[in-house]
Amino acid sequence: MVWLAQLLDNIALMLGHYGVPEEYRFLVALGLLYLLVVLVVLLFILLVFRRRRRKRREALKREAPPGLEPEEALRPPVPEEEEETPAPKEELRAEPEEGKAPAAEPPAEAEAEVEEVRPEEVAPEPVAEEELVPEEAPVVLPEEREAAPEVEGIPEEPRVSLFERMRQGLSKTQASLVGRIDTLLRGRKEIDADLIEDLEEILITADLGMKTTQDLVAVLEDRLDRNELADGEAVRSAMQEELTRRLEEQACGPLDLDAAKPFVLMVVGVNGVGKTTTIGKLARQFKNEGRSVVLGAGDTFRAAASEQLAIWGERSGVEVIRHSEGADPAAVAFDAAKAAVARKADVLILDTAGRLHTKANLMEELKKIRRVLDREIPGAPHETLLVLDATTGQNALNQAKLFSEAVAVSGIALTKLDGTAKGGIVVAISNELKLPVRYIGIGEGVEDLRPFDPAMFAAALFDRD
Ligand SMILES: Nc1nc2c(ncn2[C@@H]2O[C@H](COP(=O)(O)OP(=O)(O)O)[C@@H](O)[C@H]2O)c(=O)[nH]1
Ligand SMILES: [Mg+2]
Repeated sequence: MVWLAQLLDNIALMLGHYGVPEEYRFLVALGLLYLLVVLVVLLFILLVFRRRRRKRREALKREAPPGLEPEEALRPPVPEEEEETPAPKEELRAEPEEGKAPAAEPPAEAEAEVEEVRPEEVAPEPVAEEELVPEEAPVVLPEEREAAPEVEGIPEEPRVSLFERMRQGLSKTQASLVGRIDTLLRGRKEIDADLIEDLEEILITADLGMKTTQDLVAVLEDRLDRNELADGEAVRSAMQEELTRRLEEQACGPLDLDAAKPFVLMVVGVNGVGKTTTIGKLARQFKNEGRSVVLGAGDTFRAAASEQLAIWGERSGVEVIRHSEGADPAAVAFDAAKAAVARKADVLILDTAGRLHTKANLMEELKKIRRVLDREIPGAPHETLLVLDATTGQNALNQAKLFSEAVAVSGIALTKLDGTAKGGIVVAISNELKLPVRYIGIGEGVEDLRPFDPAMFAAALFDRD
């Protein structure tokens, strides 16, 4: 109490200096002190409120990623989210807040900053995200925004990740083909015949095959003669252009599953190339598109093969027609075709064996299956998809020739591109076999089996980050 009286005295004394009459000094001093106390209390309340709000936001942010109730969970933070992104800034500044009154100002500044910066950074985000991944947008949003301060191209994030996945899947081929081309071109002032010769070697090593390599070299030499290859950059883009063109020549887009009902897809290929896995992934994708699917476990040569298919079927909620080990695969094809018709299925996918005692046996068996399918569903199989393993390089070409002679292969699924530097085989298949690459496998995940897009494929190899 003594210090309060002293404080009042001091204030009164100060007021005296400003010419306040003596009889009013005490009253004015009391009034000023009262105002000061009110101000301190208000500041304290403000600080407590801000801290609680920040805690609540952090809790919401932690809950948001599972995205169980995106609308509910994200709604409250939306206006706050705009302040939330620079959370690091805010947090850094918020600490000293507890100390003294002046610290109360920086957060206000931070808010002002946020309000200035956020609208530009945030506004385009939802639009682009909704376009690309409409369902996931609300879930992704908080994470995206956390990353916002340093990344400029956020609107492209979902697209980039799809493309980026492709790039990652093709990284070994990228290094062995484009990486080496870049090293060769680096620092070269002049493009000459020697350089084209070095290029030839790179193309062969990356498994583009002799014929395709010679084709490409001839085109490059031609362009060099016409002075169209002034520098390394011109060589690089000529390569990308020529590879894309060759891939596009054979490309024929995704399967037209509406062309028949049931659309029958027969999958052939040697053991271990990824037939069953590819069928499992396709079944899941077709199912996700809303189509009804029936699978036929035509690889009766090994019990494990039909079990593997059954597991895929179970996971995707797709019916699998199986017989016991050693049963006649044509009988499986017959039953599967009957089941697909009876269930009014949209798609029937038939797995087949990849190894028999002799090649001739295998090919005869495949022909027999085709006949049975055609008898049960006229026109079937509508697609005979040959699965090739990219890691086998040129050997894949031989397999393709062998199968094409026996069954009318209509498309290729090239698997395991993620595990090989020999991805150039895609170009060889298109260019030499004149068969369309329908799908490529760039990993073990369901979505890693992709419809083949030549331009995207070439871009994934040639794009610089
Ligand atoms: N990394 C990778 N592995 C794959 C791909 N496709 C298939 N596989 C793997 O290849 C192996 C053999 O596949 P499988 O479907 O049993 O071959 P099948 O004998 O032709 O039926 C399995 O371990 C698959 O997971 C792919 O695109 N990338
Ligand atoms: Mg199999």
